[in-house]
Amino acid sequence: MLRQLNEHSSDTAHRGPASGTPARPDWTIDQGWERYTAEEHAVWRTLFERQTRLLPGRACDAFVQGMKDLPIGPAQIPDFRALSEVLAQRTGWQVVAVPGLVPDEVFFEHLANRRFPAGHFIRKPHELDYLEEPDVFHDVFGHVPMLMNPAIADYIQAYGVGGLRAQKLGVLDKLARVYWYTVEFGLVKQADGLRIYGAGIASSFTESVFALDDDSPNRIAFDLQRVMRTLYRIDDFQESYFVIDDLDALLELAHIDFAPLYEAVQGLPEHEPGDVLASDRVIHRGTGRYVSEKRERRAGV
Ligand code: HBI
Ligand code: FE
Repeated sequence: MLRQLNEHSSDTAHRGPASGTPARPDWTIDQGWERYTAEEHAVWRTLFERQTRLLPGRACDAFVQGMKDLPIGPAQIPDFRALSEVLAQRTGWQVVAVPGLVPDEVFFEHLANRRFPAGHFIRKPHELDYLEEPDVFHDVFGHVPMLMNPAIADYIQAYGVGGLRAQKLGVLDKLARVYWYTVEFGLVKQADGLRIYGAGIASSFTESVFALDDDSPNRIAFDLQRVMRTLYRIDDFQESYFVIDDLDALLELAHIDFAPLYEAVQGLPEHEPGDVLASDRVIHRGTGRYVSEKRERRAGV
């Protein structure tokens, strides 16, 4: 009886990333919007409010505009059905719910069909800055506003198509770096200065300051082959951010055939996350202070 009760009650809240086999082959689940608890909506509000204060003058115009045009606000975790309705009209995208990270080919298949898989669960109140798998705040606050922009809408779809191809060619690591340094951690030049368009930055309280204002990281003009060869950090701030001239650069990327580029970089050495190359167009040469201080602390100096 107690067991039954427990199972029932854990089903009414949204558990974190589930393990095991998915109910549907495409890994989608119902968002279960009606089942979000007041506590879960409150976590959303906390995250939403502190991030919204930070983003004026930091997020790019397209992000701000997308956010304004979408049914996203502080009061509640957004309902994916309402988001999809607006998105579908603007760029033909939808938001579908998944329990967390899904296998690469499942992820690509969704993107190739203009479905954005978003985690349905939200982080716990004691882990506001900690994220093991993409939750609803990262996916919806970070990614969905940019999907209102036609250039990034086409680019992310092209990434899905290209991902399926790259898997077959055995070069997925190279394509994943391009995604990482654009869709997740990209910066864009605007007339009024550098701005954030990457969702990993836009949804992070600490990194949205670090990426733009800190003197530690490098800020380097985006170059496709260069980025294909650049390793990245998944567990800490980036040591280098790559800057595109405008969002239409992504539209160009969406139409490039990557196959010859994979061949061109095949066998060439990889670059460390913090490397600055002689061939780089450097916008800001990072001091590397953040990483070196961290290393010293770890060594107990
Ligand atoms: N699944 N839900 C989700 N979100 C992602 O961003 C994601 C994923 N599965 C695989 C994946 N990303 C990446 O490893 C690929 O882009 C390579
Ligand atoms: Fe993401």
